[in-house]
Amino acid sequence: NLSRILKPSHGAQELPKCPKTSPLLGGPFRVTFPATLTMDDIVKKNPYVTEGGRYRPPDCISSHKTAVIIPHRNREVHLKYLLYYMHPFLQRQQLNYGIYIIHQAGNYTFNRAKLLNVGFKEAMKEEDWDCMFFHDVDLIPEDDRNIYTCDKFPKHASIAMDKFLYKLPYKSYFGGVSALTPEQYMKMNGFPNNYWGWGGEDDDIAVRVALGGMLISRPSVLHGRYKMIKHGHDKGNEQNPKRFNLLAKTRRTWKQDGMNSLEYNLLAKEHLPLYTNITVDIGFDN
Ligand code: BGN
Repeated sequence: NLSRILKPSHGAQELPKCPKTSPLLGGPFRVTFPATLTMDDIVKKNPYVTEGGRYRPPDCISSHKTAVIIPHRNREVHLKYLLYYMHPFLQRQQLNYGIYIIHQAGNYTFNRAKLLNVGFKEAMKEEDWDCMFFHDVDLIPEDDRNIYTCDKFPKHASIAMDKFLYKLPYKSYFGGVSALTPEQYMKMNGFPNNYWGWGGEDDDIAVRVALGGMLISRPSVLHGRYKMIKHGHDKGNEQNPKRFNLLAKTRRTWKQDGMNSLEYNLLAKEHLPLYTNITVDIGFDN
């Protein structure tokens, strides 16, 4: 039957819109760390994930495009577990998504916030994402009703971490996992580039949210639950002794330091099966 053969195949444009609430959500799930898990196992469990760690629901059109940005160095085991949970989690939420790992090259002191700036910039070059999830590599969400989309205000998602007994360690805490639209992000000139080492950069980001004239949005405390993968001290991420001084100056520096002053050398960008791997030279403190 020739007419049937010549008929155009069912393209994406004929799919229905995804429902407002995904029917695939299962609520809370138990997070464990299977010792024998390999990256290959994760690839096999996620047949619809395409190169670079991209996904779109096969049976409906999602109205959300979320990029997950993960700063990283020498935490391959954490990354494996995060990917193991993150891919099915985002798929159950019926999102279009991409996962980006931003790898700091070299051994100079780690700079989480600058890596997040790089991730934002590089991810936006590839795709018109409408929401960026800035995500620590060692935090695994425990409830898929913690939806990875953006809100009216910058969202702090990791509000109930096991490490802090499932409550905020302090009221303005903004660390771990947060989500901003590109507009919200640009309103606060992105994140600071000058926090080298552990601590304070997340508090700086919270101050920037306020300076940008915004409030903080949060998921329900029942949903914003995370398990932190236990780990020892990272070499090259010592507590930053300058963090108190830097934080005291944010109000005066945020317009000069941030997205508009971001400089780095992109060393590599690889589209791997489960994520886009961005290796970057971000320089050093001076
Ligand atoms: C805070 C750190 C945060 C960290 C949380 C939770 C500072 C700045 C002090 C002025 N802030 O104390 O960066 O995420 O603890 O561990 O160190």
